Amino acid sequence: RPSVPHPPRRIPLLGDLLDVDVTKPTQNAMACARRLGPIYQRKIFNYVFTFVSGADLATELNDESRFQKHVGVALRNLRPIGNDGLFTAYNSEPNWSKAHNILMPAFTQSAMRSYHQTMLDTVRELIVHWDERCDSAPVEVTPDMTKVTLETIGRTGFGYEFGSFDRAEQDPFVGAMIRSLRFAQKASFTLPIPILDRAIKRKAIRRNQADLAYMAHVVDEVIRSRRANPDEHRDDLLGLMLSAEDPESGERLDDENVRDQVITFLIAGHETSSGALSFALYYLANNQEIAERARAEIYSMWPQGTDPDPVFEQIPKLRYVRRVLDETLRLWPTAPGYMREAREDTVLGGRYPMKAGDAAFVLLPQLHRDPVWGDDPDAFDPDRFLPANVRARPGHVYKPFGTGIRSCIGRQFAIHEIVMALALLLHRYDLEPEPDYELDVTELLTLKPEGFRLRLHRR
Ligand code: MNH
Repeated sequence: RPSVPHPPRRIPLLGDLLDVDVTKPTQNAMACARRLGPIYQRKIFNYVFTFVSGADLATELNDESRFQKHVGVALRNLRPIGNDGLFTAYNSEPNWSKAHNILMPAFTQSAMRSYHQTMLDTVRELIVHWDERCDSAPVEVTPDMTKVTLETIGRTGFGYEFGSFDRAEQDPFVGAMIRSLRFAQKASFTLPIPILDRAIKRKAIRRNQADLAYMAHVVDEVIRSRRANPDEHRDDLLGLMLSAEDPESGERLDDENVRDQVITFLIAGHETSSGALSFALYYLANNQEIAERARAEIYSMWPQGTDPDPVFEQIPKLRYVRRVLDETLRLWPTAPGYMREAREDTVLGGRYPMKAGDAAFVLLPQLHRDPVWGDDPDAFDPDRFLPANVRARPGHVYKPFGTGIRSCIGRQFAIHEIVMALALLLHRYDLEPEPDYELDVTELLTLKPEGFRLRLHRR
């Protein structure tokens, strides 16, 4: 059997470590895929990672009868933050199906309808903030998008306001969260001698414990204030978690798990959406004719010069804006991949044997540039998502929200929030990029544009 390709200069003990870029692991893995092809392996100390980015192999990995979600090193390192919360739970953990069953009703179409007004109010707070900066200082796009999405998940999910727009600096929860994510990301690169590793990281470990404690403290406050006013938002995420029973087991979530879920949702519910909004604004600002096509659609719903008052049903009708989002998540899927493990011994692609439990990482930004996407896969073109073009492609080459039963529970939530925000911003502002800015993608488990600023002008 052919062996899986790997980088040519593999050295004893360290393996391929010298090829790795700890600060930009995804972009580094993409460069590696361009050299080594649709499947390759990297070895670091004793860990062997398999990266898959070819359409056929990824399609196989997405087959739920042969493969399932794998909680690999990256997610295991997040366990101190999320424990057995939905995102980091092992498939076999009872709290996964319990929480999944209890929370699904919070992500139905009718639930989205109930979040609409809050999402709208939050975007309007951004607009107040951006109006003040029109024709003057540029805005820092990514931090502002983080304010919108964190505020949105806090308010809709938990009836909790971070007050992101009331202060200039970042919310301390975001600070603690970012440091703890960075700590988790770095934890993937451990020295093979545990005592040495711990000694070097002593200060960071202590800082991390303080950050985790602070996040738990914020969440306990969220839960406490809800318990004091239980009737306020009965059907939001927190309301369901505190009162609903899992129809399968008849059980409720215990207090510790509720806390883990709240932290999970505060992070998973805003990081990726913030990046997606920021990348979309980057592409819109740098492709004026695409922005104009989007505006034509938006102005046909809310004429230029009027103040839009979107109702729920209008948002899914913004088909072109939605295609802008789809295309943005093709080029920069802000959750850059997911892991799959074999359920039984199997052979991938008819050539690569995998034992039960063996895993591979689906490298999304590269899968999203597979030859099935045509000969200019780096070009930003929302028309790739015209229905006829979607039908002409194989079914498993676009997976920004993951796959199968463990795919993203917040997909519709994110789409509604992002499409509405983009529509209101395009309606109101001309987006002027700084002339010398080149897209710089930073990685902290998720992807975001770094240092991206816009000058705004009222239309
Ligand atoms: Mn989300 C799982 C991408 C927005 C809550 N999300 C996933 C996975 C991907 C993903 C990929 C699967 C990971 C895996 O297989 O290991 N999520 C996104 C993207 C966006 C996004 C690209 C926005 C854009 N996610 C959201 C929002 C929420 C959310 C918004 C909450 C409101 N996501 C989750 C949760 C899971 C998840 C919870 C874990 C689901 C499970 O395993 O049951």
